[in-house]
Amino acid sequence: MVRVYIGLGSNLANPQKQLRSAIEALALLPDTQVAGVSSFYASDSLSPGQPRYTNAVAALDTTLEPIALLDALQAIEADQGRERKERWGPRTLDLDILLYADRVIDEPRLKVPHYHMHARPFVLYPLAELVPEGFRLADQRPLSQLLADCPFVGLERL
Ligand code: ROI
Repeated sequence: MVRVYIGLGSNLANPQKQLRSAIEALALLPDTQVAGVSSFYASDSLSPGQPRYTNAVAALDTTLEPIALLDALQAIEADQGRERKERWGPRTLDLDILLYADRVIDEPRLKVPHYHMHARPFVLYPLAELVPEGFRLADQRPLSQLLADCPFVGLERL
């Protein structure tokens, strides 16, 4: 079993409900347990002109390999009506593998630690609720340092 952190986001079709359904779907994955779920946070979209997002982070314990897990997450996104039209467009559900144990993965379909997580308060603050004291990312950056460099601005804890 390895510990994996998943970022969840939604800005369409009742985002809180989308996140709750996604967490139920994660709990049903084979060889996987949901070890924790953060609070939900609302924030404005980083791309202007979209509805506000609701974000959270879930901790999973799983034996699924990274690409198998990615396939499973994309199946959950598709189930919940995700349509991939524009790259940064609004979405019913976005599931990202943020961290996979302490592995650094650089494959065409999957980069871990997730490329954009280091400066995004809507990822870092929910993640911080779930990790132990002194936690470092797979690339050795201390989460405490990332948080210090990423103020809790524009985030609303729901
Ligand atoms: N903005 C917020 N607040 N939360 C997200 O999950 C999110 N996801 C995205 C873009 C459009 C970059 N903006 C976001 O993909």
